[in-house]
Amino acid sequence: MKIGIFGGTFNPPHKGHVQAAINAAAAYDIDLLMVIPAGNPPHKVVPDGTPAPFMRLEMTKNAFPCSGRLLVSDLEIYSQEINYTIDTVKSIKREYPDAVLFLLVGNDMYDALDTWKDSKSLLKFVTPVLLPREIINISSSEIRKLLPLRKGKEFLTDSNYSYIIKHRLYGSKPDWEWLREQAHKMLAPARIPHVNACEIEAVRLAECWNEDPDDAREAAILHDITKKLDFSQNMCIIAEHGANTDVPGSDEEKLLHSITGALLAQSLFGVSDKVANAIKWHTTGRAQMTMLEKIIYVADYIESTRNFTGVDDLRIMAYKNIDEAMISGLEMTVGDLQSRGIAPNIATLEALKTLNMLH
Ligand code: DGI
Ligand code: FE
Ligand code: FE
Repeated sequence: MKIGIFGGTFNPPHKGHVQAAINAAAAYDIDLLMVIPAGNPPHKVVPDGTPAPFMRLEMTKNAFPCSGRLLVSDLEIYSQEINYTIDTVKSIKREYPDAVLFLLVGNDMYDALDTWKDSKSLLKFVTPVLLPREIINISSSEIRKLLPLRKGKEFLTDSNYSYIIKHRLYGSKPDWEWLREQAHKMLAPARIPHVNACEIEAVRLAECWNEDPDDAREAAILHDITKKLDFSQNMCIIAEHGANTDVPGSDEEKLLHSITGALLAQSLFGVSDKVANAIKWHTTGRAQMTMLEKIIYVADYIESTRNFTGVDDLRIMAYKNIDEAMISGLEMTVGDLQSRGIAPNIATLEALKTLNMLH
């Protein structure tokens, strides 16, 4: 049996790693490829902000296609001491005494093999195999630089890109097209034009009111992601997140989607508390609203697909005095609710009260 050994920090693992490993395995007729993320490698300084070992292990498992011929191993990842290849190779040899071992090494490491610990005995145990450079056309360190710029998605498997964004690893920020796509999958088709228009409006308002347009865009894209769920699905999300939030009663079902939208925006897409709060309060408003919260509330109200008496005046007001626009929106909502015999939520009334005190 031929075993290929492919070690690395996999920080993060990317499509280049996978392609290189698969090509080498094919070229050398490898029966079992062992992919071994390093815990504490001797050659490399693990950079600041490197995700926890269990996260790199999980990403490595996500990156490589699962099969009987490929094994992602935790032999090294949890080790506190420096992982020397010789020790790893010896333990593989103990487990598979009859196997022929191939060590897959990148260009940068290959020339320095004779400086590795116990290199002479290492080379008795394994045949080194050079991973061709042109196949690995991207490096993990380049990807780490791209992720904060909302780039680099194409070098990662879908599940790892989601994982990286969900935990905001490497200072990553979501690619906008990707985030819209994720949101759209969760929306009823009829709601997509509203959300797109809301995004445009929120960014314009942010630019007008000196708020961060990226935060506004993110909150707007995600603000209604749970809108199509029913009461029990929403309650499930609240329970799953162990959220100790005041849950509106079943007579206030419409208010649930802002709570659960905020919860999922954080747990699925890693948004900040600031953005989560803008989603959480987008339906009712609340006392002492932040500028971003006002922007999302107002954008939701006046975006270009909305069509009710007075919307044009409200649109003008939103860019002149956002507090006045908030008050009008809230008053219209209260009037509308009362005409339908529904008592406004306490947060709606408190929002109105604190805004009125400013004037
Ligand atoms: O999700 P959207 O339709 O884009 O807009 P939204 O999140 O503002 O939701 C609007 C719905 O929420 C509308 O049916 C009125 C309802 N609503 C808004 N404020 C209150 C409220 N319902 C109750 N019970 N109490 C409120 O204070
Ligand atoms: Fe909503
Ligand atoms: Fe909305």
